[in-house]
Amino acid sequence: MSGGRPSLMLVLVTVVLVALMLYTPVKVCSTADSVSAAAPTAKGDAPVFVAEPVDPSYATYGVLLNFTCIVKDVDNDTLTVTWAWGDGSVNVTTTGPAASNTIIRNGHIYTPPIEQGRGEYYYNLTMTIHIDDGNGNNVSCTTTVFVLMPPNGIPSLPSIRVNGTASTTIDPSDIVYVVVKASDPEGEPLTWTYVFTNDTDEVYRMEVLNTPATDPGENVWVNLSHTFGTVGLHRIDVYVSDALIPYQLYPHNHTNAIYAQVVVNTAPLSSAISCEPSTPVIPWDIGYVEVNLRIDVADMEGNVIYATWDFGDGSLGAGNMTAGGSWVYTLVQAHRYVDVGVFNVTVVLTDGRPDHEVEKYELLTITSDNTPPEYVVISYTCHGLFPPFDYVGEEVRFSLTVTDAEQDPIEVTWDFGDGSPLVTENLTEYVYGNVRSSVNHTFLAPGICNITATYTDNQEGIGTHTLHEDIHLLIIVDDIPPRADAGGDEVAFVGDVVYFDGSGSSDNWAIANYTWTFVYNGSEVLLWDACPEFQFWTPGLYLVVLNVTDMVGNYNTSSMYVAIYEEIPEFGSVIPATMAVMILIVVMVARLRKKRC
Ligand SMILES: [Ca+2]
Ligand SMILES: [Ca+2]
Ligand SMILES: [Ca+2]
Ligand SMILES: [Ca+2]
Repeated sequence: MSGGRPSLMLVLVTVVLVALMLYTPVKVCSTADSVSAAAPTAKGDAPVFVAEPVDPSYATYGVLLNFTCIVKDVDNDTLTVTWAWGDGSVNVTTTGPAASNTIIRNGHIYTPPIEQGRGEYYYNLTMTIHIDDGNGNNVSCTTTVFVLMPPNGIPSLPSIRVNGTASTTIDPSDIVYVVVKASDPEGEPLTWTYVFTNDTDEVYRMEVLNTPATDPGENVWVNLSHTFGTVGLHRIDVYVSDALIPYQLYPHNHTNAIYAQVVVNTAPLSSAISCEPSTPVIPWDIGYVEVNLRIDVADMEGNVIYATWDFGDGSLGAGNMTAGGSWVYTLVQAHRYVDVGVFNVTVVLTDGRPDHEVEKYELLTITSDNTPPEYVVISYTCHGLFPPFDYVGEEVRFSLTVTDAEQDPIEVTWDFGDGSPLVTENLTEYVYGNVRSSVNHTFLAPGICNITATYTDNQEGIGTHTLHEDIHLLIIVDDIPPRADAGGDEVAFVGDVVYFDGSGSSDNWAIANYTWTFVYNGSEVLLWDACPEFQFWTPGLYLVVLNVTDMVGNYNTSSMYVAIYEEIPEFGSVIPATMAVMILIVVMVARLRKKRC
């Protein structure tokens, strides 16, 4: 049968035998141990393994491993060699006539499935070489193959944060997020195990999370919400493994830990507000002053502190904040004040937790270098100087002149001291650097009146900006009547205009009215003015009465005569010549006297 082609049945039997050998749990490896399964129809001698492959053989994953052995078949059959590599693949070769020792070689590249998170371990399988002489004689040999699996990268050390920051000071009631980051060189699925241990070393929570495969080396984040519940130093261990149970062992199960100091959270601490400069002054030519407001703040738990400022001057507030951490921060606000006054600067600090608002305030006094108005002169109308006085009912004119370096608007308020309403004037128009307030006032009762003129530029700055000037004025009642003087008698002819002259009248204060009265042609004639005139057409002797009244109604009278004559008669027939000359002189003098008014 040597050199003959094996029948289909023989091949099938051979495959079945090989398959049976592959399932054999015990290594069979020597000639003595070889399975010699000569079929009942076998003829001749069975082949034998003169030398078997090295057992066990060591392969490296993905690297060709050659097997060599020596076989022989005494009746010189050609042998069919079936290489069952042990990983499910099969390879069949043949020899030539094998009456003498025949070397057979073959190789195989082992790539068994890689287990997650495992590397550099030996994967073992059983390789079987089956020889068949085609005459129903066959024998097989098995060899254990240890395949060195490729290395598997270990996951990175997990990086743990609480709430995404390095801050680990936490209130027992806080809901925090334990954020862990890790990666695996192969991007294998990862198993994350959180272990929470409290201050008494009691493990009170354990959670296992799984994440799917990623790209090699890609960072994976896992968040777990947590409430610590009790104060004290808590420990959080996080294990990250790229392996499966039972292989979640170091180094394929990396662990890291973080401690959380769990304390009852407190409100921020702070200093008082300080101001720079401490006594701000607004230069009047600039119109504002910039003030730096500072406060030192700290939070015992390292919380970020938020500050909300109110500058007290009605402007929009401002805010700033710290960067967090248990440091003392100085929060600064630069604010521009444009008005003088006392301002309540407040700042509300909070770490953002309920009921943790802390308010601080500082009263800031802003002044300016504005100078007060300066008095120039005050004047008023009066009678006499020692003492000055005015009469009841008399209108008195008061004037106050002031100056101001900044030419601020000046407000002047007059108080006449007699209970009358105050009179206020606002002065803005400077003339040669001065402004003047002028007012009239009539006093209605006698007495000593204290008149006060208060003036201010309504600014705050250097010195006192509200000043006053006082006048003490004697107000008396006019009880002195005027003295009436109707002038001398007058002589005129019919048709002449007679000019009356009351200019000689006088009064201690002022004459308010002149009234001239006489009867003319049976009727009373009234004339007013100091020097009225009247044309007489009726001859006669007239008694003219002058009534002079002063400002308060005191009066006095004076009288005079007016003699009106017909035309001058012929000299010598009626009046002696010397009398005619005298009358002419009287008339001429009377006409000249009219010019006095
Ligand atoms: Ca890995
Ligand atoms: Ca706090
Ligand atoms: Ca001023
Ligand atoms: Ca008088």
